[in-house]
Amino acid sequence: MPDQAQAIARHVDAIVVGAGFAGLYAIHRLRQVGMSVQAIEAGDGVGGTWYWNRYPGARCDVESLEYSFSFSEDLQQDWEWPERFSAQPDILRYANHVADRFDLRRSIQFGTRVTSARFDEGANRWTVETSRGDRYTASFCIMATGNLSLPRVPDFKGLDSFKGRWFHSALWPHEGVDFAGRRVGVIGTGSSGIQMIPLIAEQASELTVFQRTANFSVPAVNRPLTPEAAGRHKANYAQRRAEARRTPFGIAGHAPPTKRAQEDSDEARMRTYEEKWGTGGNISFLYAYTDLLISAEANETASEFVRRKIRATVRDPKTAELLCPDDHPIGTKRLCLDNGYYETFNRDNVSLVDVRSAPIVELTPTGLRTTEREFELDDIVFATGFDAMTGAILDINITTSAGHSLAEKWRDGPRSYLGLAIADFPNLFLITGPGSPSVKTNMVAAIEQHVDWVVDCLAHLRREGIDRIEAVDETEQRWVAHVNEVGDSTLYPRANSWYVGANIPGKPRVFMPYVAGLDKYRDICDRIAGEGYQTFKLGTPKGATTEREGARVSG
Ligand code: FAD
Ligand code: N01
Repeated sequence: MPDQAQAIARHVDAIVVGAGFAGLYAIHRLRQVGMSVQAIEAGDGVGGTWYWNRYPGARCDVESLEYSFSFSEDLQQDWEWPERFSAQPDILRYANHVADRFDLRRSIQFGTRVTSARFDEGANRWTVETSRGDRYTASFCIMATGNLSLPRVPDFKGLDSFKGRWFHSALWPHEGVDFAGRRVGVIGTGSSGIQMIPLIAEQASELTVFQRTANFSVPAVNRPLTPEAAGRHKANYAQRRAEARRTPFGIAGHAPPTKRAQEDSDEARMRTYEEKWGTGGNISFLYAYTDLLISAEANETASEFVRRKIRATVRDPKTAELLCPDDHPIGTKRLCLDNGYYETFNRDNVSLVDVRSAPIVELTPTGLRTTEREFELDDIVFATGFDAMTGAILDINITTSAGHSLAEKWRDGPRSYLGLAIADFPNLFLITGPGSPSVKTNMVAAIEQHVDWVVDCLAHLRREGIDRIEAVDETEQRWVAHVNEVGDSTLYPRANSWYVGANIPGKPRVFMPYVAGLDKYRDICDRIAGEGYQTFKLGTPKGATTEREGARVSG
């Protein structure tokens, strides 16, 4: 590694950390307004989530025609999605296509992790250091580090002693894994576990699923996307995107519910849920009634409908009961979409082990041991999730010359203004940060909204000759209170989910997403921009430049 003190810093207008969908779009937009940009990506390729999560069955849970960029009409008309919910290799192919089509790669340094970022109050610039010993300085720093990008392997005793192979869903080998003839254990039954279990079951000689918490899942009803269906969608693509922008989840094509659950008779409600179950998709299901995520009583009708489906599908009554979630209202964790998950437990080579009543004690050289018994395993798959929403940001040592440290500031949980900016950390922006709708929406829609807002803001500052922008402490406090108030008016905080950091021992319990809806959030952001960003502390204008004149390096 080069001597860090001697490494020569290269200056750009903006550093972007991450080259997932957020980083890619940020590079494109920053260039459009004439700013020089350098992106730094830990992986060896673009795509973020879709670069790392290569486990069998990985696919999106928002329909591909919606879970894709809307910023280029040509791109959305040209690109052909093979399936209603496309699989990881196709989404990764798309990310690569976007990078090539818009010539983004030349601005990305791959295989490099940002380790620290420090703001110099005197010079109004960030210095960013990397795992390779590079140093960059930048006027602005944009964290496109992802909400689900720091994988978490539980701290099991004995992991090093295990003689078989082990994998994490988000660190999957690029060459794939052959499970044929192997005794496989999968730990975790979140979205990743639920997607991979049916496929691993088809290969493994024996599959043991270690479940701590049963999760709700509804059928994806995935299918090939015919040219006719895609053509109908594309004929009105611009209108559909405009419609999506006016919805809470950033997804068009689902009529908003008009009734509360109790306004229907039991029979009518069952018919509604049955129809939604047959249509497939989580948005469709949660859009059955207006109050499913607000009223516990209403929610219970939907929760119980799914439990009945599980009992009707899984032949062994004990296994079925174990698979029935009973500790959280449906939809308060991200509702999983599956392709034959519950049916998989009818296979002779699949068994379900409850590790809530008998927790895993340790990994052994030949498998693992719970408080009740030992399991012999050739392979262990951790589908155990992520240090979500704050993990990747806090993994970078973010400080300022005024003595502020983000790790210190967020010790009791994340605080931000709009999920976009942080008081005491000028010229730093988060894309889909905690306090924004982010993970409660179609993330590509949320990413586009955030990146557009940030780049429009930077272009405005440049026009005004302003080189500094900072969130104000009191405004930030009011925003955090508002995010909590909205969260508390729903059932979401009741679940022990990664939305509240419950999956990480010792992580402060804070409900992180803003759940008023992407549409309402967009209005708030637009109003702030329209009023000249007055809710922020802005630097003193130093004489205006045009966007083009302002560009220094075409990065
Ligand atoms: P990411 O895609 O996570 O990219 C962040 C990038 O930053 C990563 O490549 C990472 O390597 C890099 N990075 C992080 N820290 C550093 C550092 N210090 N230095 C250098 N590089 C760094 N959302 C939906 O809306 N619909 C879906 O169907 C959906 N499916 C999903 C399926 C899976 C398996 C997972 C895990 C998530 C899914 N999500 C889904 C959420 C998904 O994360 C987002 O949709 C979206 O891809 C996030 O893009 P991003 O660019 O913000 O973050
Ligand atoms: O992770 P998770 P994920 N012992 O945190 C269990 C997106 N995504 O990778 O609930 C035993 O949801 C843990 O148990 P518990 C999506 O937003 C989308 O599956 O903590 N078990 C849980 O069962 C999703 O929400 C898709 O009790 C342990 C599981 O591991 C997010 O990513 C696909 C354990 C982790 O579930 C994260 O999903 C994949 C321990 N020590 C991901 N520690 C789509 O379908 C953890 N667990 C689009």
